[in-house]
Amino acid sequence: MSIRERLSGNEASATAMKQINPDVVAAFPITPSTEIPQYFSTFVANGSVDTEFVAVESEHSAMSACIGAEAAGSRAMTATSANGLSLMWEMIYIASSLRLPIVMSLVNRAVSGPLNIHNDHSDAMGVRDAGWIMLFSESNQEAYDNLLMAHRIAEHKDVMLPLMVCQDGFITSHSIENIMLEEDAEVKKFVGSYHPEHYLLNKNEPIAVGPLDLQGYLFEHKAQQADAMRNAKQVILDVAKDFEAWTGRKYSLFEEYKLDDAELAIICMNSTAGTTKFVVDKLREQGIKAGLLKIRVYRPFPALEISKALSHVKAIAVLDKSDSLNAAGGALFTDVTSAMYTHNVNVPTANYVYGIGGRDTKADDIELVYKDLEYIAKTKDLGIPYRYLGLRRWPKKDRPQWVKWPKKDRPQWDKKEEFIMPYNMKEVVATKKPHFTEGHRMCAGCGAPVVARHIMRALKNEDHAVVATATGCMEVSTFIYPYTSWDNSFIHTAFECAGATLSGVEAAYKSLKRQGKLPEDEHTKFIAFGGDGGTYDIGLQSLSGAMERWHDLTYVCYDNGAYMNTGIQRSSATPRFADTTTTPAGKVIPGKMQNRKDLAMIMANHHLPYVAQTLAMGDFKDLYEKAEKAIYTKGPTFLNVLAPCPRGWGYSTDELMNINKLAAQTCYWPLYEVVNGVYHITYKPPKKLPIEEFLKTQKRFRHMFKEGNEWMIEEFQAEVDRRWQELLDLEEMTNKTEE
Ligand SMILES: Cc1ncc(C[n+]2csc(CCOP(=O)(O)OP(=O)(O)O)c2C)c(N)n1
Ligand code: SF4
Ligand SMILES: [Mg+2]
Repeated sequence: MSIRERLSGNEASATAMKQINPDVVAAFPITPSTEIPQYFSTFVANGSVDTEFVAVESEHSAMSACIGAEAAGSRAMTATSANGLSLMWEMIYIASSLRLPIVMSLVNRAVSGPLNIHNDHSDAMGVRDAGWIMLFSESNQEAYDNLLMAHRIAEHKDVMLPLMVCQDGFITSHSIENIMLEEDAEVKKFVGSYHPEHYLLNKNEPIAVGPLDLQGYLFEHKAQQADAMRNAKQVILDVAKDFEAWTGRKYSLFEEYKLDDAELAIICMNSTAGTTKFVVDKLREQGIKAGLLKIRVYRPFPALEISKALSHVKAIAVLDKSDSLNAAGGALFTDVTSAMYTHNVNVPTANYVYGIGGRDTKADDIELVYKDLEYIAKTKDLGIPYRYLGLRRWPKKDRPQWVKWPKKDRPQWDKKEEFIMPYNMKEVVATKKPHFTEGHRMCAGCGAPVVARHIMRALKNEDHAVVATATGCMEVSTFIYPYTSWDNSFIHTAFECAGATLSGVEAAYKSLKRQGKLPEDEHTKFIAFGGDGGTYDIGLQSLSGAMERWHDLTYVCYDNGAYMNTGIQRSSATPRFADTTTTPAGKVIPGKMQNRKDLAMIMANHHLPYVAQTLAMGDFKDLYEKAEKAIYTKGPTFLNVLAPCPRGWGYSTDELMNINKLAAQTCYWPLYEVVNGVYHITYKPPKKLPIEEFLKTQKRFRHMFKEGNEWMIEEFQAEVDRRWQELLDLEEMTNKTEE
């Protein structure tokens, strides 16, 4: 029997995943799909699923791990959005070419850039020809139902293709709606178990996966993928029939809403169909014959069926929530019109690109489209078919200013002032520009702005800097169009590539300087800021490459020990046992189970001229002086800076400095520098405090103090001691070698 519930789209998808109980889930957080792996982590932590959850360090790895798991013979699932899908792109094609029926929940969001977290369909449209079956969902119910049907379709022997279930970011993913859930046992029965014919873990029949496939075969293999996609159409219909018999809910390739006698038709996907139905009803009351064709199955594209369903109407509008930026129209429009052309259906069809970057599309907007269609039907005058709905066009003189400090407001300082290594920090604060202005939107009590400001103060007054950031709290809170908190030049591209982006800027500087295209007496410094996620995890390759190529830049990691911007998911910098939203302290698993990565050591092993670990403590001298050395040491330098986060760590905002101090005094966060391979510990606590002193200040460790969990504190302490001793040894050893 169905169970009536109220769930958001993400909860509904996570619930479907729980009921499907896949063998492996590999995912990486990204708004607005993040909640799916978060909810799922709770199921894992509490033992409600048998799944092995792999909290990977990037989406490329999420899809790679799903490919590995599925090829091994297990059922693998993931969830992502926008830039996450973009980063998966290479693996998306590989998954389908290997004929692996992975199932993904795609919560649609605009692909950068510029950065935006809201809904449009540019992510899905970007992979429309990658060989994945694509199902779209108007509501939370449809997102849930589509997932329940997904494995049956993808794993069918005539199909064997990956499948993505799309829904609109925030609009359905975060809206709570009534939903009918099916019982766990019934879902299990309907989905069935997975028995692949060939798989890596079958030792009786070893197989080879992923060959070099040259001119002799690749064409045929691609044609086989296309055949499988064609086969999927019937399988989708058959599974839908079974689903209807079980739940009473009916699905097809698309839904026709009051279309059979319609004269004016809109075609769209996902949640806009709901708004359109409302408008259709309203217009019908006025005697206007409006109708809707809502695409459910976008790949395989039901070209013939759509053409037939539209052959009787007088005018059509295709709504594209993604722009193809001057192709013949948006992706859905070109699919629909070429399908109609091929099948001899000649109806005037206009394209409306709408809702880009989450721009709200209201019933009034949809009504306008039907009004246009009325005119087109009457006059046969299509006008310019490629149009925009809800777009503001500014007259040139009123266009907003490009983000640039107007010259007159640019901070002034004495250009002649000599930089002296300061020992009175108050003077530094009073006289040196922070370059990181007030008005940023980071939370009160956040460690990151303090860090950024003091690092930027280390820049000589006469020097200019180009600052780069990885996506993360610092970036999204300091550069929200049309405002910026940075008074130097600034660049942000994406989450995973601050190191590579800044190395490009530095390479250009070198080149232009060499050619005499930049003034000889002006100096530019290059400083990147990345959170621990953007540095330890997804951006590690980019950072490592920039350092190894010896770009003259400073990379600062502000380490708050989790992906804070997307809602406190674990990173490889998260300390052991910490409670995060992807490592919740549950009944079975008590928080994050692995120790944190030691990135400062990893960077030291790149044999850089300067690497340091620091934090904002006391008069911030340690932080300031290390920043000054890092910025003014020639070559690649790296700073690892602790930056506590009240939201993620669970402390009151006035505790920030105390927590920093305790991190150093307990040796949880040792302060040291490595200069050309020689280690110097810059702060040795007179009395090393027990780790409890640090742990008890933060809610993320609260469960460690419960009776019976003493072992956690002991093991935590042992790891801190081990690392501290290793550092003491390194200091002794490298200084001896020096002598
Ligand atoms: C390729 C890609 N995947 C995921 C995201 C979503 N995302 C943006 S910021 C972020 C976490 C940032 O964490 P961290 O680097 O530690 O910085 P913090 O927010 O903690 O300051 C994530 C997961 C993205 N923008 N791009
Ligand atoms: S969530 Fe944490 S890291 Fe992000 S701005 Fe707020 S306090 Fe800082
Ligand atoms: Mg972080």
